[in-house]
Amino acid sequence: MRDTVRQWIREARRIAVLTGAGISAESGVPTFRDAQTGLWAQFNPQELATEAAFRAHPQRVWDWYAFRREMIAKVAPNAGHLALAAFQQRHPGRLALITQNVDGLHQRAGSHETIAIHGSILQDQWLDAARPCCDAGALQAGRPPRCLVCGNLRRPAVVWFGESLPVTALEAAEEAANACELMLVIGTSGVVYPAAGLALAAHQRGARVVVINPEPTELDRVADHCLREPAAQCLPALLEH
Ligand code: BV8
Repeated sequence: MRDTVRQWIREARRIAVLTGAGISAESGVPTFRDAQTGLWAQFNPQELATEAAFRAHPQRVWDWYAFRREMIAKVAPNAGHLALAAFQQRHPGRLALITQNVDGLHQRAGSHETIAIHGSILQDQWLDAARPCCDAGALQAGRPPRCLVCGNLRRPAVVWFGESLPVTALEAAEEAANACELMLVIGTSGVVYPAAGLALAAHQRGARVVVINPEPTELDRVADHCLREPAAQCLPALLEH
C-alpha cells in the first residue's frame, strides 16, 4: 500500500503532516506514555504537565523536564525527521509540518518552519507575568531557578494541560489542516486535543488522511489508509524522489 500513498503524495499540491512522540521514538526519545520510566513511573504525565502540579511540586516537575532535556540532548534526528526536511527542501511550500513534540528534533533535522503547537522544552519562560525586576540573565539558581527579587519561577516553555496553545501556531496549524489535500498523521496516539482535531478537520474538508503508526490509534477512524510501520523506516521510502 505504500505505492498508493506515494501516488497520493505525488498528486497532492498541499500536504499537511501532524507528528507526535512516535516519530522521535527511533531516535531514542521515549514516547509520552513511555517517558514514565523509572523514577517517573508513579506519575501520570498529565499530572506532571500542568501548572497546578508545578506550583504544588516545582522541583519534581522541574526535574522531570530536566530529565527529558538531558535525554533529548543525547539523541539526533532520525531518518523520519530527515526525510520530511529533505522533502520540504525539494518542494518548498508544499508540506506544512505540525508537531506536538517539544523536543526540537524536526527543527534540528532542517525543518525550519515547523509549527510547534505545544511549545519547546529547550526554552524557559516566567511562571507569572514578568515584573520589572524579573531578569532572566540574573537568576537565583535552583530547581527551578527564580527571580532574585520577587521569586518568580522559571518554567519550561511548553503548553501544559489546561493551557491554551500559542495562537499563531494554532492558527497556522488550522490553516494547513483546512487547506491540505493530504494529511500524514505520524507517531501519535491521537488522544490529545486540539491537536488530534486537526486530522478530523482535514478529513471533514475532504482531504485524504494517512496514519503511519505501528499500533492502532484514535485517528484510524478517519484514515483512508493506515501504514502499520515505524516512521523512520517508512518515511524515507514514502517521500524519496
Ligand atoms: C487546552 C507539552 C484549551 C508538554 C502536551 C477535547 C476532548 C477531550 C479533552 C480535551 C478536549 N479539549 C481539551 C481537552 C483537554 C486536554 C486533552 O486533550 N486531554 C486528553 C489527554 C484527553 N487538552 C489540553 O489541555 C490542551 N489545552 O485544551 O486548552 C483550554 C484552556 C483553558 C481552559 C479550557 C480549555 C493542551 C494539550 C497540550 C498538553 N501538552 N505536551 C510536555 O510535553 O511535557 S501534550 C503531549 O501529550 C504531547 O505533546 C502530545 O500531544 C501528547 C502525547 O501524545 P503523542 O505525541 O501521540 O504520544 P503518545 O505517547 O500518546 O503516543 C505515541 C504514539 O507513537 C503511539 O501511538 C505509538 O504507537 C506510536 N509510535 C511508537 N513508536 C513509533 C510510533 N509511531 C511511528 N513510529 C514509531 N517508531
